[in-house]
Amino acid sequence: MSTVVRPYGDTTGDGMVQVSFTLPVPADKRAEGAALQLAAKMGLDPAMVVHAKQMGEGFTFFVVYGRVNHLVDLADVQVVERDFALLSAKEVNTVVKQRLRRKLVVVGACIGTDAHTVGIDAILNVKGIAGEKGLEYYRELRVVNLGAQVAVPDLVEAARAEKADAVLVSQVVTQRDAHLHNTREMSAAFREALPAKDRPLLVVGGPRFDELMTGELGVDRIFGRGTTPGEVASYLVHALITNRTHDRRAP
Ligand code: B12
Repeated sequence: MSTVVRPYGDTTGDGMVQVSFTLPVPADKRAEGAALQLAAKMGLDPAMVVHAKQMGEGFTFFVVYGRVNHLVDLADVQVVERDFALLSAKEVNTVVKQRLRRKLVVVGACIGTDAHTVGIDAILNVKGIAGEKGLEYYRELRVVNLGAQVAVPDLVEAARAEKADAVLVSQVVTQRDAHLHNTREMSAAFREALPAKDRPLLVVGGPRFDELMTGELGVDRIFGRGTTPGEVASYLVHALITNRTHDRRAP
């Protein structure tokens, strides 16, 4: 079977896509013409404006529908596949209790100026997300949630004081690549402060990370949008206990 596909709109392989964007121009005919010019430059041909709405003074939001001629080769797609088994909360607790023989300590925070705590809370707080309970629910995990806008030196200090096995950092704001800068700063600070054998597992998450960037950002794992607490707990058990590739103190 061919690995080459094209977008589907009205009929299979017709190449139809829908894009949305905002232009800094008042909502009028000229704005729609500008949107079509942009669409043409993006390779949409033909293209039509199917929605245009004023967004405050001097801005217009558009939805444009049109055809692209590009092909997607599925053989060239690169993604991070899940390489660990998904465990139930009970299984996680059992492995930690039997093999680590102490609580697994997780320190979480939103670093930099980022105040978007809903994501990290969804992973850590008992209430969880998507029908799954957060890590606080796991009897054999000890969770320290430092909250929002934590400075990197404070995070390192807290991780050291709590003897963290894993540090979970959330970054939601991506303006001027803040999430990348903050993550690099964080991983560099841990490398500087602690020898490899004492360094916690470093995990970052947020909706706009590229999961392939672990090496570049100096972290062990990146989780993207739609992550659930069960995936994170399973990964922690995999990385820190069952498939321990990490230099952390021995179980
Ligand atoms: C709620 C919200 C707020 C709330 C935050 C309240 C709070 N306590 O968190 C308030 C009103 C305070 C706020 C403020 C701002 N916000 Co705001 N906000 C949002 C909004 C609407 C939803 C975010 C959210 O809660 N998502 C739900 C959670 C569950 O999803 P999530 O974060 O993706 O988390 C999941 C995964 O990513 C992952 N994950 C996330 N973190 C981690 C960490 C780990 C370790 C792991 C494993 C997984 C993981 O797991 C989670 C569960 O599945 C988004 C728009 C949107 N629809 O996404 C804008 C948005 C994030 N905000 C934005 C902006 C610009 C701001 C402000 C700068 C606005 C302003 N000018 O003041 C300020 C910044 C404040 C600050 N200092 O950070 C922009 C960011 C744009 C960008 N490119 O960076 C967005 C995208 C809106 C937009 N389109 O413009 N915001």
